Amino acid sequence: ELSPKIYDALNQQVEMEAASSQYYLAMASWAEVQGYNGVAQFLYRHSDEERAHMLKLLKFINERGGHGLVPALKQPTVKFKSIHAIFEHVFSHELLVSKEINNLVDMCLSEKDYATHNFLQWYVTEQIEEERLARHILDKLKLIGEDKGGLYIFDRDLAVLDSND
Ligand code: OFO
Repeated sequence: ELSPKIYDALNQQVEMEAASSQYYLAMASWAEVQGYNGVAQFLYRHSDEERAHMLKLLKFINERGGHGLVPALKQPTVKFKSIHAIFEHVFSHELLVSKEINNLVDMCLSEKDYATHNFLQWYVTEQIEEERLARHILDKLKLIGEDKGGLYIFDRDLAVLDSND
């Protein structure tokens, strides 16, 4: 059984993951329109991953006797200054998500909900990976700076870069 507090917090996390999926989708669409097809592919894939994160939470809530609620979503930012701006945004967003996950884990301990605590370890691991990936991409972009050729190669590389790189 989920306590009302954990139940609400998990549904809030459903909303956060759904919003993340929308953010990435908006970034993907912008990148595609600008001609950065590799970056767009990467971001479309990431948007799908966020949806999977959302679904996993929703199903867990249902399995535990709650009701996973599909949230209403606000329109995310749809226009960006540059590819650099996009990935700065990605990095700070993932830091925020990690913070939320940590808060949830903390709440599970104080509520003595060890089943949810255990379930959330998957997200803890996932966030390590998400932060690492975003940092890795930002480092690359710092090296590239405003170099057009570098950005061209970066775009090409991102088409095949996945979460395990
Ligand atoms: Fe769901 O991990 Fe990114 O936001």
